[in-house]
Amino acid sequence: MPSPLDNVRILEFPKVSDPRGNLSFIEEAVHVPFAIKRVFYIYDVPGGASRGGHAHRHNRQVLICLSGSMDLHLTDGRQERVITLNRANTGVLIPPGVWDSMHNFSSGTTLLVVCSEYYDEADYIRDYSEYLEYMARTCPT
Ligand code: T46
Repeated sequence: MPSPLDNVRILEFPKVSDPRGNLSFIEEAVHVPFAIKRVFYIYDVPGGASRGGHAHRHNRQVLICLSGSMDLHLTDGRQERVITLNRANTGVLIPPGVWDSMHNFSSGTTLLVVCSEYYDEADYIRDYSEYLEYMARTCPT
């Protein structure tokens, strides 16, 4: 059975450059493959802090590092993928069922996250053992 990790995508957003700087934009169902219900952002991350450490049951999301840099660790419980995010016109599409965590935030990093669902704590799997059981049930080898 295909893993949700296979459906992780790097997305490139339009970039309009002129002598005043750059402008990028994201239109729902055009530049991200879903209707946008929620946007949140992470900033002022203290040195050495990590975030994430969970998977979603339904929510799809795109992570965009607007400034600074961070390492995104993704796993399906079997294989791991690490993606460094450091460009404001590049995003990573994370499908449901992928366990993600974020590390090595540089000072001044701002991470924008565009989501397909409203916030719902019941959509999260935050316990790694529970995640492995969930994957064994929903995505057996
Ligand atoms: C993810 C990574 C990239 C809300 O009330 N509304 C929201 O929309 C969000 C995202 C969070 N919250 C509350 C829930 C917690 O009490 O904010 C608190 C911190 O959330 P959390 O510990 O989940 O934050 P991160 O940075 O570990 O994870 C977040 C997202 O929750 C998650 O979907 O993939 O960023």
